Amino acid sequence: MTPTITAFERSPDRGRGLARDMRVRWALEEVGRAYDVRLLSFGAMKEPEHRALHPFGQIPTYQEGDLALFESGAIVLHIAERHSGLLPGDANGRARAIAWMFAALNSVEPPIVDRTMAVLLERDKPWHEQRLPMLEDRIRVRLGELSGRLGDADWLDGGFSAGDLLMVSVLLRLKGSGLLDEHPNLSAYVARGEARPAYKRAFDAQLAVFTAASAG
Ligand code: GTB
Repeated sequence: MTPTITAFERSPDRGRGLARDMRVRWALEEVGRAYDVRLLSFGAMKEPEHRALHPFGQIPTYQEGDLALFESGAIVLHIAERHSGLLPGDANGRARAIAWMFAALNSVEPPIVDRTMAVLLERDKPWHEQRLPMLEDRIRVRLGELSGRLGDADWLDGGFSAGDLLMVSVLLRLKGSGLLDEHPNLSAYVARGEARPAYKRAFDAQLAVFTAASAG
């Protein structure tokens, strides 16, 4: 059965791949699984029909037969567990790749989201200029640690895994901030992720939604 995911009808990022359906699309492309997309307006996301799928009224969701999932990390893990290609075959390697998935979402993404929210929503506050460097320093700490661990390896733990897929997705949110450029190995790591054919297919598919909406 072809799974159906949800995505923004008109993404605020103008299809630059920053909304969280992108990581789900990328995972599906990595494992070669076709999928359908149901597009939602901001209003429709808050309707009871969608909240039955997603308690917080957000995207992405994932439906496949009787299964309905929300939370991009849980969806990527589900895809990775049911197909080959995103988790190592040995139990310890698998557990470590899953640890990197949690690290991306729990340890690296939160300070990045805090900065994004500050830049988008708090620019006019009198304390914004003082708060921003503090938020950026928190990100710098994490990036320094991650950069040290990655070293000159291609991926975080052996071959490309769902841990890398989520870590690259999270780091991509820093594009344009200059913070990633402070660590050439992390910039190269992100570029390696973006160069994967599956990433490109996923990116093009979500960009096409925005392009079509703008033309219509
Ligand atoms: N923890 C959840 C997950 O990982 O799935 C978070 C889901 C989430 O934040 N969804 C956002 C959403 O539905 C879209 S991704 N927001 C609408 C709402 O809450 O009403 C966050 C996002 C949105 C827009 C951009 N952008 O335009 O650049 C980037 C990221």
